[in-house]
Formats: sequence, C-alpha cells, structure tokens
Amino acid sequence: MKNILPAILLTGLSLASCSQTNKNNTEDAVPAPREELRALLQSVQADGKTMFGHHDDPVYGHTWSADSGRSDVLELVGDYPAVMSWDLGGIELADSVNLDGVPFSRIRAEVAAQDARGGINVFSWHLRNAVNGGDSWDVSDSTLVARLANDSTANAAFAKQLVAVADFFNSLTDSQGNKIGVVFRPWHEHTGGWFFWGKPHCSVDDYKALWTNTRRVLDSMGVDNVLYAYSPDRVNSVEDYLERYPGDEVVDIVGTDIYHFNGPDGLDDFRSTATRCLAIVRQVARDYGKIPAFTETGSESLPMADWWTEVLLPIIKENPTAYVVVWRNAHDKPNHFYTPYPGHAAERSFKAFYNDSTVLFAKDIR
Ligand code: BMA
Repeated sequence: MKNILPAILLTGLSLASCSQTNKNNTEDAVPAPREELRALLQSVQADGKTMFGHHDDPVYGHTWSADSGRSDVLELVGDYPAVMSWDLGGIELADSVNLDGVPFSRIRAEVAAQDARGGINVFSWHLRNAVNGGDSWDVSDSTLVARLANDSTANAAFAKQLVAVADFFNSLTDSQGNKIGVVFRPWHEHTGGWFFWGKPHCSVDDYKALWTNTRRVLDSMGVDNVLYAYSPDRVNSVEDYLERYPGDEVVDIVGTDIYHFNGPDGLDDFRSTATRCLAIVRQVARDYGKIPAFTETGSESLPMADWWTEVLLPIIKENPTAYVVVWRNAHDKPNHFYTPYPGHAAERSFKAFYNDSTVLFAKDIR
C-alpha cells in the first residue's frame, strides 16, 4: 500500500494543538471504548441479531425540527433506534452546523445520550474537498484525489480537515469524561461515481491513500475510540468488493450501501442486489476477521406499506449483519424520509419489524 507524504502530513501541522486527553490510553484493566464497541458488535453478530439504525433520528423528523426528546421512531414504537447515524460534513470548514443544518454541539450531546441509553453511534462524512471547496457530489475535477495524496499544498489542507475530524472524535465523552466509542465510515460508496472519491475519479492507489492518510492523522491525534467501516455501493463479486479495500490494518467493519429504488417495480432488483452484496460482505467479514454491517439502506417515501416485514426483514434474516441503518427523515423535503411517522401507511409493518426478536432497538441492548 502506498504511504504517501507522511512527512508533510505530520510535519505540516501543528499537532501540539491536538487534544490528546484519552483517559483510556493507559494500561487500564477496563477495555478501551473502541474494544467495548467491537465486542458489542461481535456479540450481536454472534447471536444472529441486527441492531436497527436511523440517520439523524433524534434531531429532526418528517414534520418537526430541533425539538428535544423526539424521534419519529420513538413516536411509533416507544423506543429509540439502537444505532444513531450522523454526518460530519462541515466539520472540515469549522462550521458550527453540519451540511444538513444539525449543530455539532447537538450531535455531541446526542451521542452521549445514545451511549447512556446503551445504543451506539456511527458517522459518515460528506465533506467539501480540500482543494477548491466543492461539495462531495462535485465530480467536475477528477484530479482531486490524486492531488490530496500527492500535491503538498492539497495534502496539507487535507491534513487540516482530518485534524478537525480527529478533534471532534476526541471530544466525544460521557458524563464521567470517558471517551465514547463510535464508528467512522469515510469515503463511502466509492464503487459509484457520484462522490469525488468515486471509482471513475481516482486510481486504486490514490483511493487507498485517502484511507491510510485518514488513519495516519487520526491515529497520530490520539483518536483511539473509533472503529472504521468500509462501505462500497453495489458490487458483483468478492474481487470487486476488495478492489479498493485499503487494508486489514485500517478497517474494522465491512459494509455495503444498497437502496431500494422504484417501489414495487424495483423490488426484484433490490432483493437480488442486497442479498448478493450482503453475502459478499459476510464472506469478507469471515475471511478477514471483520464485523459485517448493512451500512445504508432504505426505500425513500416507503411506497410499499409492508416494506419492513416483507422486504427488509427477510433480507436481514437471510444475511444477518451487526447493524442496519436507514437514511434520514428530512423535515424540509416532504418525500425524503426512510422510516414511517405516525399516520404513515407503513406504520403497522414497522411496528411488526420492531417486535421481531431478530431486530434490536435501544432497549434491547442494555
Ligand atoms: C443525502 C441526502 C441529502 C443529504 C446527504 C447528507 O442522501 O439525504 O439531502 O444532505 O445525504 O446527509
């Protein structure tokens, strides 16, 4: 694996500004939060169970925003998801809110609340690139990823973005001041072409360098509370899946992002693709000693009222993974939601999904 410009990454920065305050970095008998989280995920997987997750669950819903103590999921089933999913897009700009308007201070508080109720937290990162500030979906410049790896100015700017991410992860603490273990899933869906780090826009080596540089900076900043998830979009084979795999030493969780498009018309495609990709994920997890996860899925607007029990649940039961995450219920885009809300036609199916013993919500974890 390429080991590009470590000198610039490590000397071009003021690492003295890093908050290396990890209390669990010492030779404690107590397992560090990262290992506690790994053990939880492994035991869920060994039991054949799957934790349910929802992006931005407690910070807004289909008809509300910024309230406290609310969640569309909670309002349906009286329980929170076992997995809260968050996005760090905007942290690299030193913004106070992320790309979907959620304050990072709120995310920090909700991560602690989720940890206190026994659930877990996972993060994606729809960042702006460090070269010209274009968003993740700006694929107009296919030299970007190569420049992040090989050009000293871009490389130093990228390193600063990673320092912002590291500072955020280091700031996630519980009420005792102990760090909270979380999952980070950078550079996701790279087998597609919609993000600037996608397969059509960079070489295998330059993609892998995104990962190794991410790990190098976060590790050097004392980030020891994070498990790292690799999550391609749809692939056809184990070989495809592993084409850009950045290496055993930088990945803890192997996942896949597969959505159900086009309602009933897209059902066969979703079933076959999800089943194939989850089987690949489980195979790689077994071969490489990793934790399998269904890192993103969902059916936008839930046009099939029985989707939870008739579509998702059988797929999960056939190919269990430690967790499954569905995307967000936007408050400002009426059709952009992935769980039902009170009154939606899929409410009954979601409640049955909740009651199935295979699927774990927050109260099932502790
Ligand atoms: C996408 C959509 C966008 C959002 C982005 C990052 O799938 O939900 O509206 O900005 O994820 O959360």
